[in-house]
Amino acid sequence: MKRLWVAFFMFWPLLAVVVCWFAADMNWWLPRHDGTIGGAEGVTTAFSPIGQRIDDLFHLILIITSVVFVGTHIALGYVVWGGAKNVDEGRKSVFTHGSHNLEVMWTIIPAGVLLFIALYQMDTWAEYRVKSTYPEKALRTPIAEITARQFEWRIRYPAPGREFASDAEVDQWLMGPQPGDLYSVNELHVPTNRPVIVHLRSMDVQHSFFVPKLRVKQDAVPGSIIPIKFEVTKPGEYELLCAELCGWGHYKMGAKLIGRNTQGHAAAIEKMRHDQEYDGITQPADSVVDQTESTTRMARTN
Ligand SMILES: [Cu+2]
Repeated sequence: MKRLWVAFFMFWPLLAVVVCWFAADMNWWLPRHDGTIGGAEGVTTAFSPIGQRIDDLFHLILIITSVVFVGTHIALGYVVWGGAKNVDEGRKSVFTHGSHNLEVMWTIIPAGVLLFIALYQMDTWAEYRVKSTYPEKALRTPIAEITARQFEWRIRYPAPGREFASDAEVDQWLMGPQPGDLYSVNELHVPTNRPVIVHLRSMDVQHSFFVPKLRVKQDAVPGSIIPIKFEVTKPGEYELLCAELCGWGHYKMGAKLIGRNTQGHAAAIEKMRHDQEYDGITQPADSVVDQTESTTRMARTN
């Protein structure tokens, strides 16, 4: 009878392993892209190079923890099964007060594994988070400043084509709105296939900028302006979420990150400039399409 209970308790870790095994195929896992991205082949790839490296680290840790999990459960099952068998057959189990050698071993091995992971992930971490590793060109052409607030993302872009001469000039731009800046809400436009930098801040409480498919996540902390570097390798629309419970309307902070190739991005920014400068009456003279539209409008009013 005791052995039946052992089998019952051993069934659950077994189920956990089986569920994890199928999770990726069932799409219960990290959002993924099937195919080739940035030269890297794979079936569970993120939509950004740094995302791919984060996935690789994630899988490495998953393999280590899986081996430990399965190993400890087999050991546990073996010991408990043996004990249950003894009880069922009327024999006395062996009691022990522990083993010093074993304790030393299972302290040193996990410490070694943790040290290995800590060293192994350093390059990825530096590339992702350490500002001094960011490309100079990307630092001088920040894509946008993103201000999280309850409950939306307010986005400010520098004037189209603007390149900053120094870090100090970027800091100056981050101090407040400047002539020629463009604005959008809940829609972040970025060019693809090059590293981009956005500056994140919060107007009220703590929020978290999260683009699951790119594996980009950064807290927006009141009082800080935090640069985020990432690269989108495939044009398209990506879900942008707030990953920090920030108040009653937290659920409303779903937005879009739209990646386009260089020309497409320039056109989107140009359209934004046009829309923003349109005062409801005059049309900027430089757009043929708009002139046609305004002629039509005039013809209608006549
Ligand atoms: Cu939020």
